[in-house]
Amino acid sequence: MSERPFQHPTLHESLRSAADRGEALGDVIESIAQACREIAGRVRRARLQDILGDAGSRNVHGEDQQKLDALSNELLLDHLARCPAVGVCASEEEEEAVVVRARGDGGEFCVAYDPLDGSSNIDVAVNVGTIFSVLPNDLDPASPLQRGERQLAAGYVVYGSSVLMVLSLGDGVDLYVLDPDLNEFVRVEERLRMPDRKRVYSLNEAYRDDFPEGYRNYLDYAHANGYSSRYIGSMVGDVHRTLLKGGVFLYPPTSAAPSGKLRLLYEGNPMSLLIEQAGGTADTGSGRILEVEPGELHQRTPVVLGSREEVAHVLERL
Ligand code: AHM
Ligand code: MG
Repeated sequence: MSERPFQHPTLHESLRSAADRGEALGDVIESIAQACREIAGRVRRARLQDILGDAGSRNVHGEDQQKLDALSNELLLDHLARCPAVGVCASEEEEEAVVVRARGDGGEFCVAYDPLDGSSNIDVAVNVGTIFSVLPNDLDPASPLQRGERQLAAGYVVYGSSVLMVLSLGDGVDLYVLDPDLNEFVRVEERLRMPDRKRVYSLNEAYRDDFPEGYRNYLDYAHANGYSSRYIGSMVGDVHRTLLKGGVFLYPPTSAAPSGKLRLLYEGNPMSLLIEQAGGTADTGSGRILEVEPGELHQRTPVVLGSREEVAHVLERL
């Protein structure tokens, strides 16, 4: 057992010291963290426990579900449903939002999540992650269809060479690492600030000919100006690198997917809150992602997010 360095408070301790933002919100984050610890264990052992590969089913988007997608979804729903402050759960893997508790019974929050983002990368041991967004449950009827600027908290967990959680309660962004000896997330950095510039773009360039002209012009600009390209194909990994090192991450519209691929409620919005809270910009190409009024649960949005100056170079060409 390692001794916990004094300067690294656990997630529990740091949530309690931020209790002015509500103890119940802290309980929701701790439920998510518990589910993510279990998901991390399953991801690590997937090959050994024969839980790699297709589940033989398709999700609401018509995509092949991986066994780990289904398992991660169950773990999150299970933990969140047992948290007394959770009212509504909305998952990438579920067609409809699930009401687990009425507001009158204490269900103060809606939680939207992508249980295992980038799951097509699991078989090759590339980073995958969980993305989550917490909203007030104050609409009648109860609904997570709210603008991202109403989020009370957002974060993601990366299952990579180490397991990390990046979390915002709406006032700054903190970085936690899962200490494998303690099996606890401990805070290793507070109030992350992302660089304002970095000559790196991150997008699937194979779709270039299908992007609107402005994006193609941006790529010409980047090529002419000594940019590097970095693309994992796992949003959590690509956004995490962008947050720490700077650059711009894009998933533009294509002719086949006119709103891009990424989903607003559990991919675009939580990542946008984190990026903005770290001093960056997150845009659809025609406005702030956090101001989009959602019309449906699995709505997609184009995404341009990252360092302030790098995003500006994209937007000025659209
Ligand atoms: P998923 O939620 O089904 O895993 O899909 C989302 C993933 C993102 O992690 C990633 O940014 C994107 O799909 C990659 O898409 P593409 O293969 O079209 O580049
Ligand atoms: Mg996803």
